[in-house]
Amino acid sequence: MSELNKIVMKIVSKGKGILAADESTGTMSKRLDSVGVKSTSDSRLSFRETLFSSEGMKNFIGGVILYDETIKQTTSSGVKIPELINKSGAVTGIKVDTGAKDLSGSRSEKITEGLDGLRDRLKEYYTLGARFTKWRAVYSISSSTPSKLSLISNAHALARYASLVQEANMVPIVEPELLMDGNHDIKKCYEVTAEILKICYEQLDLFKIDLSGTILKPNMILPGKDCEKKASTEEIAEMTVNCLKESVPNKVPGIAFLSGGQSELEATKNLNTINKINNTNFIMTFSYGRALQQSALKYWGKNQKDIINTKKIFNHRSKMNNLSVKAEWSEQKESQTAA
Ligand code: 5MM
Repeated sequence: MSELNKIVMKIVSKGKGILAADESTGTMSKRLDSVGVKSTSDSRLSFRETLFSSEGMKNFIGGVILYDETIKQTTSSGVKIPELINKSGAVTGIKVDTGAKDLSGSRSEKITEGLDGLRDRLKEYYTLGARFTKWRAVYSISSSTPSKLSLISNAHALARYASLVQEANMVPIVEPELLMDGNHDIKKCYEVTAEILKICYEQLDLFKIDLSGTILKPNMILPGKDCEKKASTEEIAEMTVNCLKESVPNKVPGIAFLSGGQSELEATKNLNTINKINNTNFIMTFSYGRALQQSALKYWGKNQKDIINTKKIFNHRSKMNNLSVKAEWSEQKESQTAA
């Protein structure tokens, strides 16, 4: 087992998943605004340290993805954030892309930036305690997208990123996200996701990436948000498992889904059904941002002093997703534990 594979397994084994807390300041400010809290570096830290110091971290969270600001912060009791995360048994991760910018040569698509100076930034993040990283490419479906230009250029950037990260002895999370926006049906999402993944793995192969030391963070196969024909959880699970089986090389040990705008319950339920029928060798877990944090944030927005109950809400969500990874979640357990 390589060192990188050991890190992967520490993150995704035992039903554990990833807490994506890597919202850039702009996104985090929108999230805080939505619950009536002014976004400052202190308020961002305060909510995040509440989550990172909760009980749920120990049993259910194998890794936390941080943003540049957070990895350099220290808690109110003087503990460095990576230390706090490591103390709970989870691995510290860091988002290293600098965001999706307009793709020159395309009218509406994005290219993820952040390769310039990345080798040096990785050294710094390693020293700060990071052992895995994340880079997110975004694609959308319309009559003319995703274009070949977007498919190839984003995959190429993901592979260059992954190569630099492995060179720095860290695990790259490869996140090609096909957005849910649009009225396309589930079949279209399947076809486009398969194509995105195929091109990503061609580029990763070109750069000789050690796939056993990577984690894939894909979207589930879902109909577009505005599609009239809704899909059942069984249909979503079956198409997701089939698509990944067909498009992802066997050497990839772990797949950690993004929630992508699904509600907390949908994301949990779909992951549970996926794991009920998972007939692959991939560990299928979660790397949720909104689907792990939404309820806790909403409560904390109104009750900032009530750390205990904010933590309880986060613990519950983490536990429900841990049950889903083990295909043991049920609506009954959801309501019993919540009560
Ligand atoms: C947590 O949000 C991450 C990105 O934030 P920015 O847009 O501010 O950079 C995002 O990459 C996230 O990690 C993934 O999309 C998964 O989050 P969701 O909420 O879709 O599970």
